[in-house]
Amino acid sequence: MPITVLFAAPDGRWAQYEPVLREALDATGLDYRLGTRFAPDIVDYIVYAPNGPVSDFTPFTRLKAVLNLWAGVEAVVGNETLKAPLARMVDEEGLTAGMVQWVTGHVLRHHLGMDAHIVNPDHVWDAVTPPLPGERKVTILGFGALGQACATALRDLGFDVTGWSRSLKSLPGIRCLAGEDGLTEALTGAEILVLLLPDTPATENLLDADRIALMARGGFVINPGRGPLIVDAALLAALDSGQLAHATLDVFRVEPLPADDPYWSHPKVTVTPHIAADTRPASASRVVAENIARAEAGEPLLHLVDRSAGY
Ligand code: NDP
Ligand code: OXD
Repeated sequence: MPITVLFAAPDGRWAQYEPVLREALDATGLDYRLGTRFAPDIVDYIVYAPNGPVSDFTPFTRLKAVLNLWAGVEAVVGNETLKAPLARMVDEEGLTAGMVQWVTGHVLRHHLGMDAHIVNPDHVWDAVTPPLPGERKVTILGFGALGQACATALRDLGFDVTGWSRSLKSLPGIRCLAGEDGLTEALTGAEILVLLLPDTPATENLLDADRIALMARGGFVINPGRGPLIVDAALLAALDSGQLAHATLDVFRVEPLPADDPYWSHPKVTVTPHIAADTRPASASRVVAENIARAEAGEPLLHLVDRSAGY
């Protein structure tokens, strides 16, 4: 009897995913049916995007697991109709590689002061040498799959990197901190702050005025994590007062960012439209297929979400 895999993501995605998902599932040797429509009571696995067609899992009576195509799970983790295990996307080859590029690029932009040379209408010949990376304190809040990968790349470029998480980590050449005291230490004197935390009740509004005040004056905030991590009014006030020099924001409380949002027009804010790290169909399909094969073999799922912690 074949297993049934339902692909439940927004319409345009099926054409991108079908060939690569079939290729990845074929490689597992499993006997399977894959499609976008099945009677719910025959579905074994759902390859899932929270902005797709499924929000009520009740009719999926024999569901073995939901494989989320996104790294972030805030839109599904609290869904009480979902009783089956939930795995999220961790894909070193695709999503993680994209995030490392995006974060490194924006850190280097601010570290090197590139803007002053890219837009220089008065042709200022200002020979200010940027500091060496070892003289630049970069702090990453959220030291999981993405935070650690970004930290490693920045460390390898020579930056003075600190990573903060809920449970203490250990990574060579990186100052690792955890807990409330660790957060204060991680923020104190930080010049470039990267947010790679998930959106949970415990992380909402984490970057408030008091915590921004701990950073070095003239610092930079880079947020590819989630919009609710930041108290927006506090961030704007810190930009206006000069406590922060710039914020580069990829994620927002409301997406797309409304046309009248002050972030769009603020001279010290760069808005990118949630593109820091998209899920890449081919490599993500291999992650999904591997997880289905593991479940069928009775092995624990990879990248399992802790529903009580919310990520
Ligand atoms: P992980 O689950 O691997 O890492 C999350 C990290 O945050 C962990 O280190 C975890 O600590 C830490 N954390 C969670 N809650 C707390 C807390 N209350 N206090 C301190 N630390 C906490 O997730 P990923 O690295 O894969 O992804 C991180 C986030 O990036 C996603 O949730 C998503 O919101 C965002 N994202 C954004 C994308 C974009 O394009 N903009 C693309 C992909 C992801 P611990 O290690 O102890 O568990
Ligand atoms: C994700 C995202 O969570 O794209 O994967 O933000």
